[in-house]
Amino acid sequence: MPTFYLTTPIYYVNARPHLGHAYTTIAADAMVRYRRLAGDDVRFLTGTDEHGDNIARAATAAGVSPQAYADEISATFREMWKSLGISNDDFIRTTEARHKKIVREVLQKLWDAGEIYLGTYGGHYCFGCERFYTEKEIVDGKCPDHQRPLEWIEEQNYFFKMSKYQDWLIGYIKDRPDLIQPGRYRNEILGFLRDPLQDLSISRPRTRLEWGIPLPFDDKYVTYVWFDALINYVSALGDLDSERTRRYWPHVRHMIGKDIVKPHAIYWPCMLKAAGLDVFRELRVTGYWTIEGQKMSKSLGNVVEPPAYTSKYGNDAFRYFLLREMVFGLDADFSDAAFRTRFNADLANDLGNLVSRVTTLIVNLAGGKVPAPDAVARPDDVSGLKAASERAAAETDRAMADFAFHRALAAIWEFIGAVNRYVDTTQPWALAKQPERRAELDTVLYALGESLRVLGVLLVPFVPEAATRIREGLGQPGAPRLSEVVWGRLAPGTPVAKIAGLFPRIEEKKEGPAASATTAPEPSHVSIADFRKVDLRVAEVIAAEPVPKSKKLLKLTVSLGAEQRTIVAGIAEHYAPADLVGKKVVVVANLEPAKLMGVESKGMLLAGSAGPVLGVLSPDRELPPGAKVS
Ligand code: ME8
Repeated sequence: MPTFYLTTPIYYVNARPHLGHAYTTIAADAMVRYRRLAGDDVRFLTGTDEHGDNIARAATAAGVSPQAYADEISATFREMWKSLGISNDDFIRTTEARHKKIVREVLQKLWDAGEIYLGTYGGHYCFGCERFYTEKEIVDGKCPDHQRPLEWIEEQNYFFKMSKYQDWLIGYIKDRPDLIQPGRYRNEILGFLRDPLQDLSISRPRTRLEWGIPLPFDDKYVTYVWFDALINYVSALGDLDSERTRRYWPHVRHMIGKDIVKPHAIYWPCMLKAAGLDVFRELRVTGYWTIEGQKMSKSLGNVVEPPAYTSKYGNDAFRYFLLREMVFGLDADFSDAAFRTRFNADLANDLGNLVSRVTTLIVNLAGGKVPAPDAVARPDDVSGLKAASERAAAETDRAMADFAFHRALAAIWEFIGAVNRYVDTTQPWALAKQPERRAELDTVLYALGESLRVLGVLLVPFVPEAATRIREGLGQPGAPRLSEVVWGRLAPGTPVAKIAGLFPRIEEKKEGPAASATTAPEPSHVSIADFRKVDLRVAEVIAAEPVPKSKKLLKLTVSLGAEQRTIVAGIAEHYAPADLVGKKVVVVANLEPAKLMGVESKGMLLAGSAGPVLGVLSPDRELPPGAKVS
């Protein structure tokens, strides 16, 4: 039996669980559900990362102890995963005794082996990232992540001799093309390893930071948060020589977001090598979600928390959207409109309707029992469905080996499409009106029931609740198995119940911002002639900078083809200047010039907004600056 041990990042307890955390955890959950379905010996770990400056500071700000703070947010994560139906076998917290014990054991082992020494370090430190930045990584004197100035810190610290593993690590990665996937992250790491690798500072003086695991060989220091956190993957299994560690550790795979590739692909293998532990089997890196084209951030107020969707549309719908919409490894965009479109098209129409149609047909036309197929009636179209189901199963298997959830779902939906077309072409309700065609009808209904049974297994990793309802409606007890995806296993005579309302269609919003337009006074009409007086043009942003002393305004230099001009736009809270440069936008070109905070603006930039979200209008095809908009 193959063994499969999968981990998610352990999330910091300084923010509540959001879409990004949920995606990684859901994708990992879909993967382990698939491996369990295939019969593997599976272990699935998630948890929370609770030490370090950030958490200590957040706790102080909240007026509670770091432990109380961590307890509360960690519980929020645990409950969120429970409510989303995540099937983790364990949940590790870095403040647990079982974790601290292993961290201290690993540190002691490395210390005894001479892998750690005391040295002095001076560097540019970002308190947000809790790490030092190299000169090369610093952008305009600031942390590229937090856009905050870095602070120069000099202190005595313990160092792990990471530099000595550089050549080994390069060789290890080069020998294993699949170790870090997708390949571009592997290339990025190999690129980084072309420069000399520094030793890793693995301690923080307690004078600066109390909230960490004390070093076993010098309790004036606590362990650096990454050194502490990475060890969770092994500490959760128990003692280093425990039965469980021996069983699962050699098979460990990590799923992480693209923000934390470096600690996982560089520090972690070196730490493992030095500690005499196997290096992970693979590192699977996911892309990042943006929200309606923008970075998800507290300051923009656009952070999506799962209950906003799951409470209305169910866990399966949210899961399906995330897994289907993101090409694993690349970035993707989340929007309410895209969610609704996929929900209605794929879940309500394609899957929900099919399940309701087929079960209703079997209940109404065959007395609620799966009829026996007739060996000679309609052999061609039945073998067509059989082949379609086999294609879906085979492609799902290939896709899941690549962590390509979107491809697996596309393959399953091809099959759903084939079954829907089969209902349309065979018209069982018409066959039922012709008693002499009973054998044909039975054969068609059997094929439809069998198709649903197959779906009730193939869908388990992706929409587990719907899959359970399908199997229950088709009288399929017991744990589903991929080995049952063999055409013809459905026993004639199996009772079938109608399954309705699996994914009720989302009707167009009647409440919310759209409705306010109907209750607000109707704007008076504008004649076409009047509208034509407004000169709308495509413009290209050449330069963008903040307007001094203004929180909201950006000064844009735009090109209208023949001329350049300055436009002041109130979008500074929504766009970083660098994000706008090179962007095509739409402007009102003949607006009376106006002075805003001392800067003359010649024209107006068009943008749409809904609540806290604001988006600048952009043509969706290549149009030259100056092109007329009408
Ligand atoms: O980095 N899109 O924890 P963290 C997709 N504690 N995924 C996202 C995302 C987004 N917009 N935002 C966050 C840490 N994520 C460390 C990890 S592991 C030993 C220690 C996901 O709470 C993604 O998986 O900042 C990312 O890697 C993770 O959340 C970071 O979570």
